[in-house]
Amino acid sequence: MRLPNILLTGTPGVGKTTLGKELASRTGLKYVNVGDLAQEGQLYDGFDEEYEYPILDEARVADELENKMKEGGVIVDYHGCDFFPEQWFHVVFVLQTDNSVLYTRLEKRHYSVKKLQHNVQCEIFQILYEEAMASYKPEIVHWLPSNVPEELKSNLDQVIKWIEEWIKDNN
Ligand code: DAT
Repeated sequence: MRLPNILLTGTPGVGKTTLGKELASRTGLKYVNVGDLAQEGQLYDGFDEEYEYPILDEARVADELENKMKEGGVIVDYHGCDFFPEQWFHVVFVLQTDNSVLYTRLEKRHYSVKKLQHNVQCEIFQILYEEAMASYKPEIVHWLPSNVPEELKSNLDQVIKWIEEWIKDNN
């Protein structure tokens, strides 16, 4: 059976991991957290001192994922999307969270003030949405509000419905 590949993207803290893991457990699709994958394989290419994060070796990450993506049925979670081959994904969901809600969530991660403000600004300027729209066909890019538990529930319903439709249309 053919299964779709799904990209969940958005600023850190918007809820990609929460949605991705729940989707995987409800649909049986595989969940890949690119941050974790990079950490496990040490797929890094330096460290950004200003915002305190390791810089991804994007080519090695893409190589590592290639075979899995060819098989299909993968949910990928990452706060970036312009370095994945465009043809990998059948749909892209960009999660979005209001600034004040995001600020509180990131405070709990004990980010430095500089890093915290940088991430909230990313969200205000919709950097990830712009990146997704520039990297994929706009018609496959959808945004999902992700502030409160009710929205998590409706996002789950919406994505599961999308997956079911895709499977029906492609098998
Ligand atoms: P990300 O993977 O995008 O960094 P996450 O899944 O770790 O984000 O979520 C960050 C925090 O926000 C975590 O404590 C769970 C919470 N959260 C996620 N989605 C939510 C929602 N729709 N409503 C309320 N809280 C949510």
